[in-house]
Amino acid sequence: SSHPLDLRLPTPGCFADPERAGLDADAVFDGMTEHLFFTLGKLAPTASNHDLYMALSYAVRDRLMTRYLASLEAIRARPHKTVAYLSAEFLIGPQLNSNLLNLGISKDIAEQALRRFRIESLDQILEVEEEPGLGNGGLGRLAACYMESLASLQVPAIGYGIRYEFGIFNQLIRDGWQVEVTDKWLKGGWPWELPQPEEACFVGFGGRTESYTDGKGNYRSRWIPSEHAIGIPHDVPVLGYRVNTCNRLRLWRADATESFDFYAFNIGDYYGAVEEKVGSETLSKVLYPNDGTDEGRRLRLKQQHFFVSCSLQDMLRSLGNRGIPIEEFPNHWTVQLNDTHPAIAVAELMRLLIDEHYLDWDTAWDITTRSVAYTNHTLLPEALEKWDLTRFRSLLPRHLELIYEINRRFLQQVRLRYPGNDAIQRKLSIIDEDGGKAVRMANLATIAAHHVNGVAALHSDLLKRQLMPEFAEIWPEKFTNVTNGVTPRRWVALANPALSRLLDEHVGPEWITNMELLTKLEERQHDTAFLEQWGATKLSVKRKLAGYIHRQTGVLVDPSSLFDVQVKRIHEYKRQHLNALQVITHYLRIKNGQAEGMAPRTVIFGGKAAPGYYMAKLIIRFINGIAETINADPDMEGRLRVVFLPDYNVKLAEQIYPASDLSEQVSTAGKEASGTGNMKFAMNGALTIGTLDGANVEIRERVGPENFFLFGKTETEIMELQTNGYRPRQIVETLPELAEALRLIGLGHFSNGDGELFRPLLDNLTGFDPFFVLADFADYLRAQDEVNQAWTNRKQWNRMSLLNTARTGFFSSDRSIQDYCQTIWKAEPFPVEITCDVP
Ligand code: B1H
Repeated sequence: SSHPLDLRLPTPGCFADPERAGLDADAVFDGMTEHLFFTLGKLAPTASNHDLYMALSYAVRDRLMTRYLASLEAIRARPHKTVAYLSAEFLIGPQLNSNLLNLGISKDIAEQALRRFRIESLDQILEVEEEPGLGNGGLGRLAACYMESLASLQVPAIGYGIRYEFGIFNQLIRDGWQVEVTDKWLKGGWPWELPQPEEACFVGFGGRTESYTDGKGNYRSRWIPSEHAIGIPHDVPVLGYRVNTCNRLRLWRADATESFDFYAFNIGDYYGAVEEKVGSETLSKVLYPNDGTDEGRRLRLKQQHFFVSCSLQDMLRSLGNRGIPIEEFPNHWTVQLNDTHPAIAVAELMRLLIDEHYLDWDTAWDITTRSVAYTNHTLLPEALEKWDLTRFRSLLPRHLELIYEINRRFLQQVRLRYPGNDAIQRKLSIIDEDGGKAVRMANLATIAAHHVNGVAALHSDLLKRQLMPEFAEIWPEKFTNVTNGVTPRRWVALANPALSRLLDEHVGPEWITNMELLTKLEERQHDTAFLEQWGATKLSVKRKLAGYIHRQTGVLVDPSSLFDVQVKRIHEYKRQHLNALQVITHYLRIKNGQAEGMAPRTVIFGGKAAPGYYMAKLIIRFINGIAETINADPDMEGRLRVVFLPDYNVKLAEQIYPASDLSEQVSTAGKEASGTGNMKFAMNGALTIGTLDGANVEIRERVGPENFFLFGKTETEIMELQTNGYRPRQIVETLPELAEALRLIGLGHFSNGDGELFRPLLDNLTGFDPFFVLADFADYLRAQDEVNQAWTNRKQWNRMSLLNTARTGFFSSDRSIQDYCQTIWKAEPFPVEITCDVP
């Protein structure tokens, strides 16, 4: 069902083919010239690269507007179900190149325009773009890939989140340690957002509730907040690939509430009023940098409620504007909770429906439960959000009342089903009564959601069987899986133009929107010439990364060596230290003259540690210590190099994935919910060395076990070890290479003779070893030996690499979004048509 629109909008150069209009080099040049002059106040001869980046971005943004407004208008005129993706993080990455690609402005056209400003390559301009680091890692990046796929699939959608003034910190490495620096991503101006102050929303906090009797004699409750904030929407257009659909990412910035504290100004409490102003402005100030651990900070709950309340009010308002009755909410909106960070939406939607729209409980609950679905992203207990009850009540007293009532009704059901079973009630209750009382956000989300999904097959299974067996027994149909995916536009087409050309030639350009077509590459798996071309393409990309590594770290690496890469947040469960120990073993073998058959390697690490996570920061120091010792040793020349690339972010990721030969996915089985970097590596032709964890399991199934280096204990075996008592020290005694590595570390061999520096790490590993690093060590070495073996037969390696690309089409986020649309959202594509007059 499509809907032609005659918007009579100023589509740049709108003529015979409106969808191609304004996309030629002359038009882009003209657009840049105007923006340079009128928007930026600069003259072309003195324009800096940043000025030209801004001018080109504005010119490109102009070319999104017709599609953007037509997409909004299409929904207004013919309402369709719209996906509302609620997420505290959207790690969208650089915007310019992605918009050029999706619009269909080729690099060549952009460079024709740039040459007229004496710029030779588009890369020079892309280089100066600041990326908004509005996320920690996989969860935030997933939200961004999903927004891109939704638009590319022409599904009406809006992303709701927070416009953090400071995103994830920038990472410096000083003396081998991580140093955090504030991320001032807005400082040079960010051209991709459209502030909409007239659509601001008010949000309350604190205060008290009171009961009253309404006109009809009903007892009601109402909330009298003690503070308010205003949310100002900042909209980022999200264009789909070569379609007219251009959805909206609506990020809320918190502002002070002039109208509410105006009174304070008048009665003379000027400083009191100023304090509230400062207080409410800090709300959207900074992203919490704790990927995977819940710190339970009050300001974070405040941030969550702030963006969720604004977003729900915005959805209700849009129904109102279109004259759609509120009971229709579930037919017009499907609300997806990206983890529990937006789970307060359950209580807030109930409050808005009952207190502000005067619906009765059952109607409100029916609307809520038909609209909301919840994605779980982790089983780690330290990541499950719990809010201290007293703190929760002081910030959101009315929400707590509503949660109590939701809980009371739910527990009544539980009692009927499990009479006399107190333990089950305690476990399923939204309120944790063991120890300090707390609100369990995962229980709230699960009770209200019509679907609860995990993010990979194994994870969804563990979610059902381990984390929530009773919920799954009560509501078996509620639980489902949607395996994560990543957008091939950013992660193949933009990041790896060399590979993309090859795919265009041998598969045809349709792969970019239909990744399953890549299986056609299998026809070439025995074609020697093609395999050589495949290898040469990889080598050319590795050369570029080698240049970057040299510029950033001063280390010279050999592009023909095996690029062995682990990039992701630093966390014990991800086991960067397991990889580091493997590097030490490799080093020792070379030192001891046992390096025969070992491939020359460049081991590359990257990733940020949460600022308060001591062990993760020590792991970074450890890797840098190893790198320093190895890179300075003449015996390692031509054999082994180790680098830690600072400040891993989306932009750097785009350089790294295409240049990798080996993808390290070595988490303890059962701990990594899915992983998405693993998919980006495999699509770009890297082979994986990995455990049976998260989406690794599905990657291995698809690429074939013979094209994947598997090692390590299974989730079940890990559980058994845990229950039967695990003694890491005993393992050290049976593995001389491991013992020698640990001994050297203890002697300060990788810390300039300081034997104490890594003591906490050694004690952790030989004492408890909570993530079973030593338990998997021997098998990991065995798998690494297989990697060395495979690398010696380069034709065979290239064949395996090709099969990884050929068989990982399933991990396109287009497939994930289609799954969500069919099984959870019941949402459909709604193509947007644009017509315009011949001028
Ligand atoms: C994932 C998080 C996460 N799971 C808390 N959980 C956060 C939890 O700021 N916080 O409080 C931030 C992030 N992130 C990741 O989600 C999983 O670890 C990955 O395995 C998964 O691929 C990714 C996307 O589903």
